[in-house]
Formats: sequence, structure tokens, C-alpha cells
Amino acid sequence: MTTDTDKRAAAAAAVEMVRDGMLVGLGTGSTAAHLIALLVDRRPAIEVVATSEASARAAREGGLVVRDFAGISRVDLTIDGADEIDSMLVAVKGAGGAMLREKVVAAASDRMVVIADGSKRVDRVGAAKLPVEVLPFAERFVARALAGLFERVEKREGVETDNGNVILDGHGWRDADPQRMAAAVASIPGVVGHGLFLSEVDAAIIAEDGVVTRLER
Ligand code: ABF
Repeated sequence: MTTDTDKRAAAAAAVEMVRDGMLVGLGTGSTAAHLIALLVDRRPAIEVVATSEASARAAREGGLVVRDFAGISRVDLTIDGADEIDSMLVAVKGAGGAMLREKVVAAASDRMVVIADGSKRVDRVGAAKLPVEVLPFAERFVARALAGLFERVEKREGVETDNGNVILDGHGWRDADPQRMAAAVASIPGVVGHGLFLSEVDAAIIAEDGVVTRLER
């Protein structure tokens, strides 16, 4: 089995949760791309909202009915990838740069399910970089403040998010506690989002060497 076949296996298991009539939130990234491809192929009677312009485009091109999330307040089921997911269903997301919209759609969802290959499963989050979405106006100020929370702070050069912001990645968490780190990052004026998902994830479907494991909150 390859990582990609595991990603597809996790996506296929999640697709079994989709029911006709649902409004489904589509994640972003390569695992979510498998989800979108499977939904395009199976064509359930659903409508979708996307967590990125890239996912919206892929869904629309595949013939799915994509709703504008700005007119939505509640989603039945969102399925999305992650960079790290631990046994408490705390996740780090945002390697794909979509974590702000992903968190909003996740928070609006009755159920949010992470799909991932086995390499994403960790005992406790914190090894992965923490993506932080920053108002361009505040970039240097936020970078200086984040230097107090991370050993290294790197700007994603040439990257503008779907929301017109920049991304700073925090490497080497100075505090291993996810709750304290999330609060500290979010408290910095100019930070508009970050990739620590403390409570939004309800379940995870993880595929490793073809074996699919389900974690529930
Ligand atoms: C997106 O997908 C991001 O939040 C997360 O970082 C990324 C995982 O990418 P992949 O599925 O390609 O490993 O949801």
C-alpha cells in the first residue's frame, strides 16, 4: 500500500457517511481531493460547500452543486484532511493554507470528520509546523510576536490565501500544550486564523497499510 492508496481508502470510508439530501463540507488537500473525486464519481443527491477556491473548482468541474458558504450557517457533514491528528482528536491543519475557511466550515458542521493516512496520526500534536493566517498589514508585528512562541517563524513566500492574507508558519513550539499555544497565537492582534483545531473534529478515519481505523470523540 502507498500513502496515496491509504488516503483514498480513508476518503472512501468517509464517503459511506454521506446521505442524499446532505449539505457536505469539502476539505482541501490531496486526501480531500480523493473525497471530491469519489463524490463526483458516485454523484449522491447532495449539495456541497468548499473550504477553498481550489476545492470549489474541482467540485464544480466534476458537476457537484457548490453552494456559496457565505449564505450558509449550518453544514451536515464536513470531511477534511489534516497534518497531524492525535487520540484526543486535536488536529493541526493548514499545510494547504486553507485552515481559516476549514475551521469556519468545521465549526458550522454537525459532524466534522478528518480523513488521513497513517503518517498523520500522532500521540500528541506539536511536531508539525503551525500555520498562522495573518493580515498583511500586521505581518512583521505578528512575526515578532510569534518568535516568542516558536523557535522559528517562516513566511510562505509568494502565497496569498483565498482571503487575501499571508501565512506565517511556526516551527518548534516553545510550549507543548496545544490549548495554551492556540490561545497565545489567537491573542496576537493581526492573526486572523491558525491551524490548531482543538474541538472542531468529531471523528477521524485513518488508513494505514490498507487497515482503516476510526476514532470517535
Ligand atoms: C488540508 O489538508 C489542510 O488543513 C491539511 O493541512 C491538509 C492535509 O493535506 P493532505 O491531505 O494533502 O495530506 O485540510
